Amino acid sequence: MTPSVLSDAHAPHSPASTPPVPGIATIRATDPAIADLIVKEAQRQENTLELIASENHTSPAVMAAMGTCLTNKYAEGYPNARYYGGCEFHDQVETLAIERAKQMFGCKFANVQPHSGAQANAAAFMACMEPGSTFASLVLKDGGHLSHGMKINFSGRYYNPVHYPLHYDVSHKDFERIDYDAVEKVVLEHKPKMLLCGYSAYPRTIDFARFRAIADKVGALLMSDVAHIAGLIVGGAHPSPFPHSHIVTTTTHKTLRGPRGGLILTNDEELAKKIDKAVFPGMQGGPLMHVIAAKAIAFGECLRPEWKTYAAQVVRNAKALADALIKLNYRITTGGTDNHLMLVDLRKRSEALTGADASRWLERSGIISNMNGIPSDPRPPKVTSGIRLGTPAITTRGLREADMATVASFIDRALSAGLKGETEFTHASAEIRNDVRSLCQKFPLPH
Ligand code: DSN
Repeated sequence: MTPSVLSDAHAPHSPASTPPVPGIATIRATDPAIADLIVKEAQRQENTLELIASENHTSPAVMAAMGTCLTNKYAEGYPNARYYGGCEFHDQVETLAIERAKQMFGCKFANVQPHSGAQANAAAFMACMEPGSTFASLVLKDGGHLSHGMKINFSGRYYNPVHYPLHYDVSHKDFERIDYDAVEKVVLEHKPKMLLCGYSAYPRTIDFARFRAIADKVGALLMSDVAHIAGLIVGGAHPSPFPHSHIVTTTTHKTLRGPRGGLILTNDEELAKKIDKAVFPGMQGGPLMHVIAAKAIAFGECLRPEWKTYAAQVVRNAKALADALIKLNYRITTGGTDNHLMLVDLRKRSEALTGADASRWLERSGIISNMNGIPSDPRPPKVTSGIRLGTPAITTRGLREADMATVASFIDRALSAGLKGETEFTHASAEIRNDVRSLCQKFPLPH
């Protein structure tokens, strides 16, 4: 049986590929309902183009490690300093992960236990600030992250965020890029304990040295949340946050292509001790040792010479996709990209086009993205005038620059059809989905 990948009533011309799912027979024997859903999700991933900038496809080894007996163990504490017996092999796993993390970023200390990027950030805050302390960051709607001071997040409830701006003046040469002079002004005025850089929806290179120089003017700690660009940094496709940053946080599942999780790095021994205490027992209990093993495997993959090729290709693909969309009359914020992502301002294509409609129409056409506000977006976050697109996942499956014009044409066909109304769209999206599947079949996921 081949369950359908997408629920659209209009059947595609070509059948979905059914990828192998290791361990599925074992799961099915215990729980056929969950087994069916896992197979459907495997098919969805195999037969659609993943353009969400924060997602990727891990290697089979990374995935396999998460399904091992390491999940059975409590290992509260750190290597050779645990609160539970039986941690001999867990100590070795975590030590390997730590050593590889340090090697990847060329730094002295790493904590591999955060369960997520948001928890890594929470631990970094706990290590460096008292509740109520002021920190400076970019606001979420301009490309920041919810854990960088959103009012309903811990970071905005228990600390005092002040935000620095982008250049909002369309005539400025750095329109929609960070306004470093304004960062300095905000920092001098508010004297924050920490200055944060690193973003979720910012397509340009970050000047870490400039941020550090600004932080130093008031004795602030510079924290760089490189979750989005970590894999590019490791592959030499984006400048490193070291030696400029006091503290670096990241997720491990985006451009690093590892399991879902977080990571904290520093060169400062005193800070490293505070970070360890903040992660455990400050924020978390038992580490997810099966995930830490998967992190170690992913870090090992990032340390291979071919990682540089991957990182460079992610950026080349993003530039090619942005160029192709510009040719099709879409506006890309800042005029393009230096990294793995771009923000598409849909209003140039049609004033009526919203991010919510666009991402829905794309999904029905087999292209997965997310709606995203653009700087100064007049529309609310659940509507938006933009979509965010990224190339890490499609680069993992082997697409190259020459394929980006094809991807852009799929996007344009879907959005153009959507603007014409449901009848036209239903017909067009079935054809696009079929074309997307054919492309995906040429570039199977790593199995
Ligand atoms: N949710 C992530 C993203 O999509 O960028 C950030 O944590």
